[in-house]
Amino acid sequence: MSFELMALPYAEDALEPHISANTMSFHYGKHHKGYVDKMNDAINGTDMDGMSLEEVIAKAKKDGNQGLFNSAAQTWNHDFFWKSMSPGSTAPSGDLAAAIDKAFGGVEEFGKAFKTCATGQFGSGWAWLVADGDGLAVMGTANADLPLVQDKTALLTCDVWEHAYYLDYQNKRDAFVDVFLNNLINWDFAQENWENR
Ligand code: MN3
Repeated sequence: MSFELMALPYAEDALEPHISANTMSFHYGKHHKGYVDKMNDAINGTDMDGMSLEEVIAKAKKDGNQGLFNSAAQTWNHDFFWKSMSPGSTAPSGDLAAAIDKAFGGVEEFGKAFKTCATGQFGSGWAWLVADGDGLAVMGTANADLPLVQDKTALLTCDVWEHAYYLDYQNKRDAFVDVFLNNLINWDFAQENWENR
């Protein structure tokens, strides 16, 4: 049994003009698909066949199987990234908005902390809003690494690998992060993750 590439929650051109259909077609159709294919090649016919994605990630981590960890974690990270965005981005509400006020002093201050994290991540990686105990935190991870293996619950993520923004923003990661923060965040998804933590 193989993992399937997750269906995008919206059309490839749905996030235009912020993320082009061209970027989506490479990022989703080539990069994300490539991770899924590589993971399937590594687990088919092994005792990991039939495990959940989270179980594969945990086992690869425990076994020190860096190649499999990378492709499985990148599969999870991209699934989560697509869901972290929406063509109908709104504002945080309810108890997540209250938690953001408490942790950061407001959504604008959260944005500043998230942007500092995302632009400060050296090389490839991810910026996250996570539930950490009863509160919220912003954290960065390098390469394929993810909060799941650090006992933190992810609420939102932004992919800061160059392939996420290079076609649309060239080297201007800060411009891409601004667009993510101001135009793309799916706060309903974050709220759901906050409630289910
Ligand atoms: Mn990516």
